[in-house]
Amino acid sequence: MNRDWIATARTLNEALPYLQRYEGATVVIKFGGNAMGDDEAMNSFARDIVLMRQVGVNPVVVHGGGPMINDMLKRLDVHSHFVNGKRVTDEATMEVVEMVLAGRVNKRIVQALNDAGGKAVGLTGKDAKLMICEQTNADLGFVGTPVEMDTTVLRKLAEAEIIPVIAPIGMGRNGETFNVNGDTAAGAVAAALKADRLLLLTDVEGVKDASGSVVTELTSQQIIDLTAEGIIAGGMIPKTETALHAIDGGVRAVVILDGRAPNACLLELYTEHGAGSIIRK
Ligand code: X2W
Repeated sequence: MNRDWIATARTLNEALPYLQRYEGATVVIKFGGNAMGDDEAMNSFARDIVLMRQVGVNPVVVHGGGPMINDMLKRLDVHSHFVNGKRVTDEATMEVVEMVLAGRVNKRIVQALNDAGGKAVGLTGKDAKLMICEQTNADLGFVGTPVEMDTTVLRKLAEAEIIPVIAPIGMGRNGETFNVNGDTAAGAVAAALKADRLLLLTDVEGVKDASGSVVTELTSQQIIDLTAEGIIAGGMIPKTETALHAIDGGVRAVVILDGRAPNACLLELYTEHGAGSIIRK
């Protein structure tokens, strides 16, 4: 017999305890613009998520799309810049952000999940008042911080075995539209659902120590210490801040992992090896 089939059967057999552990669990997956890659990577991601749904997990996808927003802003000749990892968002920029995230990026993911045999529905934070925001800071314009979450729609979709795909756009109390950092939005959704896992898919392998090797398990306190020592820095800071907030908000564990690695989500949930860095209280 072909050895690959034997290996596949063994893999499924070895996955049994993990399949049992995560049955009925809520797993929020942040799919960043940098992790999206080409159609093949997108389709592979979609198959992982549909497989999770198939084996009884309630996956909730929250996506980014920073690079896609940049491309469209360039084409439309609208200029924007970032301050501390957040895009300064005026009215014209907000229009483009909403168009790209809720339109192009959201539907591309929904389509990939549906093509993989799942049933996915695209939402923004405006839908069913999922994510109400307040302005983060006047200097950033229409950048929002989630302040009130209503997860009714997500619970209804989970009951119907439908996979929600959420674009990080929030609604203000006075009819404003807010641009929310994708990691922040994913953390807020995970905390509101008291998720079992928040997977932050990025383009780095995980949290690294002073020698540059990935730390596979960390506590919140270790994250605080590594940040104070300047070892956690730059683009990793918004991720680890999201992780700390999510854990404070009742998420059981947060995993920062490389979304470009094949089958990253399955590797994390269903193998002893795991992937990236797992952060717990
Ligand atoms: C982000 C939203 C998209 C995002 C932006 O405008 O780029 C803010 O910066 P990634 O791909 O996850 O980086 N919003 C406020 O977070 O995308």
